[in-house]
This record gives sequence, C-alpha cells and structure tokens, in this order.
Amino acid sequence: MDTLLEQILKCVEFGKINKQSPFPPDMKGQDGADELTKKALDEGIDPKMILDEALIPAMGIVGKKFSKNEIFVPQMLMSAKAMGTSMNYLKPYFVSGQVKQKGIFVVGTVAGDLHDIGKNLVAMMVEGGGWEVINLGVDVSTEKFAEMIEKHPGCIIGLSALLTTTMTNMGKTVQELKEKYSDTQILIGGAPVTQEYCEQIGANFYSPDPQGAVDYLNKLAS
Ligand code: B1M
Repeated sequence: MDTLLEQILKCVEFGKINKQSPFPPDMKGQDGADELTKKALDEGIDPKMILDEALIPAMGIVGKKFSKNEIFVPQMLMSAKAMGTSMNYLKPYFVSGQVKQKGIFVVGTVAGDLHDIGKNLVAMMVEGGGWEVINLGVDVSTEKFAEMIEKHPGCIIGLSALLTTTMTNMGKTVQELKEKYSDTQILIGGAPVTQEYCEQIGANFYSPDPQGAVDYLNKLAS
C-alpha cells in the first residue's frame, strides 16, 4: 500500500485532480491530488514534505517524460493542474513563511506577443520545482519586468517569445534590463529562440523546454 505522499506523487504524475475527474481512466473513482493533499495536512504531514517528497519529484518525472516525448502537452497540463490543486492547500503555509521557497521567478511573454501556452507550462513546472512564480502574462513591457526586479531584488527573469518578429523585442528587453540590472539572471525560451540567439542578445541561459528551465533555476539556487 502506497503512503499518502506516494499517492499524491502518483496523482500529480498522472494528472489525477480529484475524485470526480475522469482522467486518467485507470484511476477513475479514486481520490485525487485534492482529497489526498487535504488528508495529508489533516494528518499533520509537514507541507514542506508534501512539496519536497510528492509534488516536486512528480513534476520532475513529468518534465523528463515531456523532454523525451513520452508524454505531450495535454498530459503535462493535467499534471500541472493536479499540482496546482495541491498547491492551493499549501500556499497559505508558503505565504506565512512557514515553508521557504527556492526563490522568485518572474516570467512573461515579451512585448507584442500573445502566445502563452508554452510560457504557462514553464511557469507551472517551475512552481512545481519549489519556486515562487510571478506570471506577468503576455505582451509584457521591459518596464514591467524592471518594476518586478525593483520590487523583488534577486528575482530571476524568464522571457518567452513565439514569433520571429517579437524575438527582436526579447533582445531589446534583455539589453535594457542588463544595462540597468547587470546581475539579474535572464532565462529565455520559445519555439524560434536558439542558443545562438541567447548568446547574441546576452541572456544568461536558453532552455528549449520547461525541464531545462527548472534544472537551470535549481542550479542557481544550490
Ligand atoms: Co500563433 N503563430 N500567431 N497563435 N501559433 C505560431 C507561433 C506560428 C509558428 C504558426 C505558423 O505560422 N506556423 C506563427 C509564427 C511564425 C513566426 O513568427 N515564424 C504564428 C503566427 C504567425 C501568429 C499570428 C501572427 C497569426 C496572425 O494573426 N496572422 C498571431 C500573432 C499574435 C501575437 O502574438 N501578437 C498568432 C496568434 C495565435 C493565437 C492567439 C491564435 C494562438 C495563441 C494562443 C495562446 O497562446 N494562448 C496561436 C497558437 C496557438 C499558435 C501555435 C499553433 C501553437 C503555439 C503553442 O502554444 N505551442 C503556433 C504553431 C505551432 O507551434 N505549431 C503558432 C505549444 C507550446 C507548448 O509550445 O509555445 O513552443 P511553445 O513552448 C514550448 C517551448 O518553446 C518552451 O517550452 C514549451 C514547452 O516545451 N518554451 C520555453 C516556451 N517559452 C519558454 C520560456 C522559457 C523556456 C522554455 O524560459 C523562460
């Protein structure tokens, strides 16, 4: 019989949100991340243990499977949704400072660009990796990112772009932020973005997928 933490891990890995959710079919009628996380907290399990021993490893498995094309966007979204359901119960403990997160990741799609599916996946995976995530949405100006750096010194910036035309804006944002906040780490990604472009515009890191982003951030935190 799996422990409660192992059961939560499985729910997040396979995207089982709650008892009512029909996905995945072989877990139909079973408790999901919702019921099990509540139960774990009611039984006095430390929220940090739920995060470190269930949610983070589950999202780690999901990220690796996605990188290897063993699962696809819909499964990843279901996992992220299950994780979000658990996180709703854990958030009050983080907000109160009872559980320490690894750092703050401010992420947004660059100015002029309205694509957010990939960026949201990155945000959810990073949150699942134990970071506080401030998701600024789409069409985010350089000024908005700068405002966040002022408000949260030491935060790490993530920029996403899906259009060859808005990649130019990504370059401008990196350049302007680096001029003013040279120590700020900037991670970039998005379908048309490459390692070569990353080097060209002076960003710190390029990741082609969410797991690479999580690995990079975790290296910075260690
Ligand atoms: Co648009 N669109 N779109 N679109 N759209 C593309 C990107 C396009 C390739 C389609 C095509 O022509 N074949 C093309 C771009 C061509 C180019 O620039 N070379 C295009 C175009 C042209 C346009 C419009 C200009 C169309 C028009 O109006 N004439 C317009 C632009 C609007 C604007 O942004 N100003 C437009 C609009 C839209 C919709 C609004 C309809 C919709 C977006 C809805 C939304 O996001 N909420 C849309 C969609 C859905 C797409 C496609 C079909 C799918 C994009 C997507 O979500 N992929 C896309 C074609 C395609 O890719 N097949 C297309 C799935 C997602 C999981 O992948 O975003 O790459 P992706 O994210 C990946 C990685 O890139 C990485 O991780 C993710 C997971 O692996 N990643 C990061 C992403 N961000 C990262 C950040 C990181 C690290 C990794 O660190 C910070």
